[in-house]
Amino acid sequence: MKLIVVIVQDTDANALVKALGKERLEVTKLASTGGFLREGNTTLLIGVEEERLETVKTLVKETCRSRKRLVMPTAPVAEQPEPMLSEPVEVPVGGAIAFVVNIEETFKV
Ligand code: 2BA
Repeated sequence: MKLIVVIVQDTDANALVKALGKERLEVTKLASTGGFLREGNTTLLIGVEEERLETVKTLVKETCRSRKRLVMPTAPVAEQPEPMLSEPVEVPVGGAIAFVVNIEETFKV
């Protein structure tokens, strides 16, 4: 069995949860925060038998897409040559990042 931890943008989370549900895949949805942008995103925990791993990967690829965010550089003012002229920079976010972990044992009570 595998545990797939998927971090997605909030915008894509509901579509992915719905698609997983249609395939009768079980999922837990957690509210999370990206360490770089410090904005909300969604972490999904999906436990599956190994033969269903490809289905999950396909659904993630179908429902999550990359977007660009404009952020202000955060270098301390003293380190900026022209602090008043600093421009926002474009940062790509997502579609999704997934970590696939082997599960040694699972039980429900
Ligand atoms: P954030 O940490 O808020 O990162 C948002 C986006 O900012 C990242 O998109 C990446 O394009 C950029 N970014 C992150 N750290 C950076 C840095 N030190 N310098 C320049 N740009 C940086 P994604 O890579 O698609 O990541 C989206 C979200 O997925 C991340 O939100 C984070 O919550 C999670 N994530 C990504 N890689 C991870 C990892 N290796 N471990 C744990 N969580 C991860």
